[in-house]
Amino acid sequence: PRTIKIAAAQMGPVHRDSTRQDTLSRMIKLLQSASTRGAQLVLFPEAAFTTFFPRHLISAQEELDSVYYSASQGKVIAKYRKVHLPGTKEPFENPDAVNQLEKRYFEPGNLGFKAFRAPDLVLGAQKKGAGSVRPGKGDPIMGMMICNDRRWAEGWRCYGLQGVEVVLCGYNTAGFAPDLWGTRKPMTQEQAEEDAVFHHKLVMQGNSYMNSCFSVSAAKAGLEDGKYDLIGGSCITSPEGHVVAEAQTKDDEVVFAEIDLEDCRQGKEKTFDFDRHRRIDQYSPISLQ
Ligand code: CDT
Repeated sequence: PRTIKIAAAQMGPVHRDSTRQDTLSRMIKLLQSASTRGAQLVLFPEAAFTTFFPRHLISAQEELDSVYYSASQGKVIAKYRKVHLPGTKEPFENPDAVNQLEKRYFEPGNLGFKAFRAPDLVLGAQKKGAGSVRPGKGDPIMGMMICNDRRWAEGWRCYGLQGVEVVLCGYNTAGFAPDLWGTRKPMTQEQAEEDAVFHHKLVMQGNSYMNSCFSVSAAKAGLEDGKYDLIGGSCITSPEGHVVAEAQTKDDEVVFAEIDLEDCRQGKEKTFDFDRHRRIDQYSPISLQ
């Protein structure tokens, strides 16, 4: 077996006026509690250090600058930038709408979906050279996504083609944002949130299955800024598409699992053996390889 212990550190709300110190203390507590259970890798949500600020039209440069956080200790082994930016550049006309101004504050990520090997997690893993991303006895092959990226099959397949074994995705997903996602039939807030959680799990489970990999997703959840609801649903899914662990609350919570990366082999070597079964000649609108 190639066993690793992994965790999603789901976070309850972080408010616009929460202090960085408070938020960091919560994160450290989550990290410690995951570590007590033996977690070797802990995933935090998108925008973990702040409220989900793209819902606000912020013009004060000082506040905009304050959302940045850069790691100053330790070693960065891989970097990822969110590729798919949802929402709009300008606020919706409806003054009650929940905005998602990511196209205002960010440029789309330009680093692609580059899988990487996470060192020193698997006991006795053979060291493979950089750039060698064949699954097997080596260090785990991982890929990162941020929130909206998880809804796009293309990113998952880019990772799948590199033999990914674990996809990590932090997210902030509104429980109710009809102006953002459109409404063909009226839904209560409760139904809309149920649907949003359903779609979240659907993409994590479906894409894990189709790319024969585990996935870990970590939400920022609950009512932020006293008004804006974010879904929970942080989970760990298996290469067969099953949820193996999931959050029970919409607050700070560690979702933990011990997984065997060898479980990825069944799909990679049988149903989804890409070399044998993919028909790239038929995929020309989306594929160059
Ligand atoms: N943060 C983020 O990317 N949220 C988006 C909202 C899109 S609305 C369907 C998400 O995909 O969850």
